[in-house]
Amino acid sequence: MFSGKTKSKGVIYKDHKLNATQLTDLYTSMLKPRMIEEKMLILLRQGKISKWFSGIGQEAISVGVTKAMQEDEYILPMHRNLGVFTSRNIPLYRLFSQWQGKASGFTKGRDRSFHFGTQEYKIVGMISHLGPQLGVADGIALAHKLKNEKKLSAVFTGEGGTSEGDFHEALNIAAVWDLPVLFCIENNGYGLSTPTIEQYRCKDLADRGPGYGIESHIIDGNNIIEVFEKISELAQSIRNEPRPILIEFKTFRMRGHEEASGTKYVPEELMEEWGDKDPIINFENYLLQEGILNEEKIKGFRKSIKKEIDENLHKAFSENIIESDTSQEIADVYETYDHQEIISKSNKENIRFVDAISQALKQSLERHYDLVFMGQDIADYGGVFKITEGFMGEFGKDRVRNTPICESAVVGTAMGLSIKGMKAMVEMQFSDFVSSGFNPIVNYLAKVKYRWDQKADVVIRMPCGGGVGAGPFHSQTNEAWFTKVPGLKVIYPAFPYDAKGLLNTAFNDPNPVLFFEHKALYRSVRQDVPVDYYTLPFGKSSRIKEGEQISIITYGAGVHWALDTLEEMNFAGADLLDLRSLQPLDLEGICASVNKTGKAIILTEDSLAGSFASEIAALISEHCFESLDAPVLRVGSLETPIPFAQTLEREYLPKERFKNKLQELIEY
Ligand SMILES: Cc1ncc(C[n+]2csc(CCOP(=O)(O)OP(=O)(O)O)c2C)c(N)n1
Repeated sequence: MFSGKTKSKGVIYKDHKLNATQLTDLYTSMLKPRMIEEKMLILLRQGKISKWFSGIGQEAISVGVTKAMQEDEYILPMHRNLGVFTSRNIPLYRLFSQWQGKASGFTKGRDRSFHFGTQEYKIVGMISHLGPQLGVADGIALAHKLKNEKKLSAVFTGEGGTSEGDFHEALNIAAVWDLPVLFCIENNGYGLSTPTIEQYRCKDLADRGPGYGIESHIIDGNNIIEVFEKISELAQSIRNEPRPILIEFKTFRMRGHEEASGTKYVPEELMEEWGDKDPIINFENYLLQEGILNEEKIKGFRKSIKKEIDENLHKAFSENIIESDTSQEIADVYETYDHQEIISKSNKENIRFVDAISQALKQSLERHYDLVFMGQDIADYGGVFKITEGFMGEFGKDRVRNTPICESAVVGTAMGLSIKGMKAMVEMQFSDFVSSGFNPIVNYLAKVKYRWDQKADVVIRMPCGGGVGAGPFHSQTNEAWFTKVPGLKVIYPAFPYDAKGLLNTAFNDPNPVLFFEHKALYRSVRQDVPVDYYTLPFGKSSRIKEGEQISIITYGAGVHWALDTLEEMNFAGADLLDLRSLQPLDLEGICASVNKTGKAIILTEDSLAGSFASEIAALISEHCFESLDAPVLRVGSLETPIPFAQTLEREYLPKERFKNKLQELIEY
């Protein structure tokens, strides 16, 4: 045990309980990332690597936190946390290979720098958007809590990142659910060029903790002993009593945001002041004074780290550059899913669309013990559409969870559950509100399998659609926001039978699924549906009417409008295709129909520009051109927001226009 209040060039090391082995380990663990960075800066100048985000001067935080965590506890680092990766003992050639976009890295050359995760080392790397990391940590922590594992997750953010909504949402969720998360803010003075005074106005960012009902602490981020001891103590306390804790580490960014951007905007005095507080030089001096290190030992450590770096660099540089293989690229966008068709021979009962959804949800909760539901008002209240009524009583509040109004961090939480091998359903109260959770869906869930082979086993339910007099923000059908994003599956049933079978499949499929449920169909459409569990495959359309003259291709409410129109017109020549699944899409079924009829009209509730109808039209002209006897027609809503007044909404929606266009095409 060492004591004494040695003042060592800016960092003050107080009494502590660490022995020589521990202190030496902390020293070498900081020295390694520092030496790697110094080498990287040389390689950058030689044009051998492309970009570098430096963590020089901040090593004590990454190293201290990682060393205080247990090996199987997840850490979610940011772009300056090399010390997290090295302290988890990732072989250096794999890191170097990752930075060079080579195959021995963690992303098959698909993502750069620290943008990767690895289950092997229990590290979940960032996406560029910074904030989503925090919600993911909530999800991992929720899984720990539900499994009673007495573990915590630690997540990093810069002070700049704390201005993002995700930060506030994630802290709030962690607070109301008592999640075992250590939120680590590295306050390094600048977010790119923006000083803290232009980033926030509280005195310390730790002040925000009490605002969320979260315990918070300020730690000298350049003092490795303080970081390690305090975090070790807090981590143990969280393991014993699961709850979030917010830490503000005071530190400084000694180099540019990234190497090319420089530090001209930083006053020289600040550089000098913080240069004096260098976490490694200070600690080294301290250990020299305490007699734990001597020059020879330091030389020895440096020599062996240099050797390790050089050997691993050589290995990474001699690795071939990655070859592109289109089929492999495409194959890695989605998790492989071998659909098991389960057929029910049970009794049927005549139920509404809304009941079919409710049955699928209930039966999926019964089947998947690791499935958790999250949404606003879905627990005691049963959701605004009463779809989950009674679920909380049957499955418990742990699995049927009311969330605060935090769409983004809730999607992140679902991602975190998936990282821990669980399944999640997020109910958007209305599909319109998905815009507040858009970022993690399209940037995290959609891309994570392709980037580092991690599944996002999440179903997002989307009560959508107009015709209910609900105005611009409770009526949208926003499937086209998602159909263009590789990595997502998009399902949009029109009938109770399909809704139940497809929703059951959505929970079996390990990919992120956006499941659109048209609100106007909830209580207006009925069908005989098997009482028991069954599944239906994605990517198969359903032929509702068989005809020879014209193909009508549609989905959702459009199917019912088309049926009404055909009845009104008393027209029997239509081949009516209900797509049911937009991604994957039944191109074969579409082409079979159009090749037979030679005429195609696509009906969508969306306004046309950039709609999914446009995609189908393009596919038809590409694949069925030779069979076409007429131009491919699209019918959709007006190019306006969705109006509230019924007369306006009726005009906005395409049902009336569809009849005229269909007639036009029949007569063409
Ligand atoms: C949503 C989003 N907005 C802007 C950026 C661009 N950007 C990347 S890092 C950064 C500064 C981050 O500052 P901070 O969180 O304090 O971390 P630091 O870089 O100082 O470690 C900015 C503006 C981004 N990546 N994502």
